[in-house]
Amino acid sequence: MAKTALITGITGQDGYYLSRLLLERGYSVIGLLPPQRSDSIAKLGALVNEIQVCTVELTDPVGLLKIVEQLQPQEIYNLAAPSFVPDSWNDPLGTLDLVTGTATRLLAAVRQVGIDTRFYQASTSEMFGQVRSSPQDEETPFRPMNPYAAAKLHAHWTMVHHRQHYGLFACSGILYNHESSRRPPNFVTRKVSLGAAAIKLGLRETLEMGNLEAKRDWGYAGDYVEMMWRMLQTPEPEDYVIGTGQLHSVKELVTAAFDCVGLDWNQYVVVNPKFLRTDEHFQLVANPTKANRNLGWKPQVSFEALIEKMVMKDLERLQSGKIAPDTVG
Ligand code: NAP
Ligand code: G4F
Repeated sequence: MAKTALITGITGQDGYYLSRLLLERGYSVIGLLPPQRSDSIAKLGALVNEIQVCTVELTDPVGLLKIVEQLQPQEIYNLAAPSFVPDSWNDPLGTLDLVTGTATRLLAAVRQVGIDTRFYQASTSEMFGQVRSSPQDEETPFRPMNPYAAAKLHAHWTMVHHRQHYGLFACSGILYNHESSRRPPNFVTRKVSLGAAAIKLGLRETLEMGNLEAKRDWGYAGDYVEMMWRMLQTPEPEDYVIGTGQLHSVKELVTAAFDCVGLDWNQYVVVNPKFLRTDEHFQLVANPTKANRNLGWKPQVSFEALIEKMVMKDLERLQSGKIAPDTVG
């Protein structure tokens, strides 16, 4: 019989790639969608016809309990989050409520129903925050530096408690930045791919950026959802750091994107202090040795190939009028 997987945050970037992967592997995929977000389902495109949707508030413990009781899923992937870090300063409590609350309510539901559901929590490298050593691995201490990271860390520990205290099969992927042409345009890679494409087509004149010296460990989202799935197929639940182990600066990103369209970025990119972050002095880069050894982690898409894919997709979208050139965040 087909396995059933529940996904929160199914309408996000990772939700799309994970649904696609699970469907390919014969799963019955069910998205938990808050009623006020029903329009977001359109982001899944043709996949909508292959998944099911349960409309439920992620803040509703009874609603979630009923769904888990009724569907008895083999796997739950908890991906929902307001994931753009600067936003969390404007709504720290809302961020905590959604991120920690959803994990807590879902884990409690699994425990109460008493089934062998395997649970994946979407943790983040942001939990490492003010690091004192690089690269980071599963033993690196957490020092979160923003409300989003603190909320994610609380959710992470709640998951650990359910694993240790109640014996649930629950684990976290501590994921570094992963991107695709499905990234919303306020995140830096997509902002740059869309900006370079729009400038190439003469639809924009400049691209306003924040810190060009900031560095990130960027990979391709499609590679990372494969690791989410593999984490739930192991004999014992364990947490894993997933990243490429390679740092690139925003300047390198901009250079790569403008190179793809044959332009010199220096002529178009301007720094606008509005996009600078005051609290970014630490370099987050993964040591994915454990994932490499236990999960066979090997990223398939290089940084350059990823940026090229994103720029080409945005050129195509702009040329076909599918998006407006001023969508840049
Ligand atoms: P994403 O594209 O921003 O998707 C987030 C999902 O959460 C969307 O389905 C969104 O719904 C939903 N959501 C946002 N706010 C919500 C709210 N208040 N109530 C209910 N649902 C809400 O994020 P992603 O890149 O796919 O990331 C998936 C998960 O991994 C997130 O938890 C993120 O924090 C974490 N993560 C991501 C990265 C990365 O680099 N991508 C790295 C580490 C960890 P709408 O579609 O309606 O907005
Ligand atoms: O793309 P970003 O906004 O992603 P950020 O803040 O690293 O967070 C993403 O990755 C985390 C995992 O490490 C996730 F947990 C989180 O949910 C999210 O998916 O910014 C990347 C870097 C930053 O250093 C930022 O300061 O790009 C720098 N940057 C420079 N100019 C900019 C800009 N970022 C944005 N968004 N816009 C700019 O103009």
